[in-house]
Amino acid sequence: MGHDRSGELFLRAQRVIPGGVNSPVRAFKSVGCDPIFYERAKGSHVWDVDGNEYVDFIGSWGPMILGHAPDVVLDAVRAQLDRGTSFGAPTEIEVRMAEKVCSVVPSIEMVRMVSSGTEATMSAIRLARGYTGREKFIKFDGNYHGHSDALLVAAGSGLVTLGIPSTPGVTKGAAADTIVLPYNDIDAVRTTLAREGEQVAAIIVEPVAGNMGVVPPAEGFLEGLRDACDEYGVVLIFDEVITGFRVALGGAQERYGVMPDLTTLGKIIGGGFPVGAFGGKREIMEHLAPVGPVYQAGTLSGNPVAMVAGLALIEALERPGVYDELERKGARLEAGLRRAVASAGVEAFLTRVGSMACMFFTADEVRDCASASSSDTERYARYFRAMLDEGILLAPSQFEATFIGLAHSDDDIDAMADAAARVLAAL
Ligand code: KE4
Repeated sequence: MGHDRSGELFLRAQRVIPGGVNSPVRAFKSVGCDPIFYERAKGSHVWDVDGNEYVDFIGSWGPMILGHAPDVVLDAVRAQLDRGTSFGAPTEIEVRMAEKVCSVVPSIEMVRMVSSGTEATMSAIRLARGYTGREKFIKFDGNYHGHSDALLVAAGSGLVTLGIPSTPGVTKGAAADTIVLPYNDIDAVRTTLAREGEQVAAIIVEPVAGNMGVVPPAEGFLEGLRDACDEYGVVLIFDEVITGFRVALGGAQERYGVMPDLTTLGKIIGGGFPVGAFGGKREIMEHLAPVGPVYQAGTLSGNPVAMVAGLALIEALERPGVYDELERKGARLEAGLRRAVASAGVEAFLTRVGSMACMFFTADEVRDCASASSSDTERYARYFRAMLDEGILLAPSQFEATFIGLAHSDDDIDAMADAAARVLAAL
């Protein structure tokens, strides 16, 4: 597989874009090779600019749950384009999208559209602070909630991938009210709230962690957060940017039956276009301008092209049997990878929740960022490069997720498992 054209483009890109990429994890820095530049994608496959074809398990980091460029989305977007692409004014399609989100996400009574997951989580924290009048909030080590200053503390995703413990430019003041606790440690939460609960506005959590690899919530963790927040009057925020419409149509809150006060959404909700959203209890949401005093705004929020794309995708996910099929595909991949690990005799810890999965190169059980970080990232890098040569495109980081979509055929899934068996045996 030649990568000459990708190499040329990468050199050009680095002259005019920092690191040659518009988001750090795309640079393949932690997996020891230059990034491939995509030419096109359809369904479960992508083609790079050198004509190499891959089965894609990145899925644009989550949005491509139907596969790339699904016809239902393309048709909806084509129909909208001639009517206009952005108005900065209210439209019916925004109402339909909001009604849909409120109907499928159990705890959401009202929702505000934004243009990224970062905007969604940043706004949700501000709203929780405005609603409670409190300033501190709790996040968890290894959870990534986008790159707003107060949340960019002990974050996962690209920070743990690149070993950036804290980011220059985030001032002490900006991070002063951020309390970081170990994921899945409900005792640490209760101890902290007992000490300073009346100063804590919110707890924000990835209900299934997807940015330190995939780490499911420990038994009772989410329920414990709900109880603790009730006891201390703290706003519970589920960051469902990854898990929303992924682990169930109604997200992790539907799958685990724990209701947050606010939910942030992204990725899938945009159908491949830039969309984020935050929503929840009417009593809280009505503190937002122009009804209430908490300001939040966005030029392209709710733009009609992104709305028709996202709505078309969500409606496709409402069809009967979709999540049973995603579970079947996820289980098939997990079984194949477990066979590959066993036959190769390598140490690995596998996790999966529905159609998001991860293989950690460690013998330890992974339940938080510290245990995830015990993984052999050098070995993962070799695995990634060898799988790329086999035509399998995985997340270019041990600390991201493998995403399975409806477009992945059994052949695609078996091809990944078979390639893994060969590659792991030779690692
Ligand atoms: P965006 O601002 O990237 O749309 O969303 C931020 C965000 C918020 N919350 C969660 C749980 C997230 O996973 C993300 C973004 N995820 C990363 C990868 N895990 C996006 C990929 C990237 O940074 O390029």
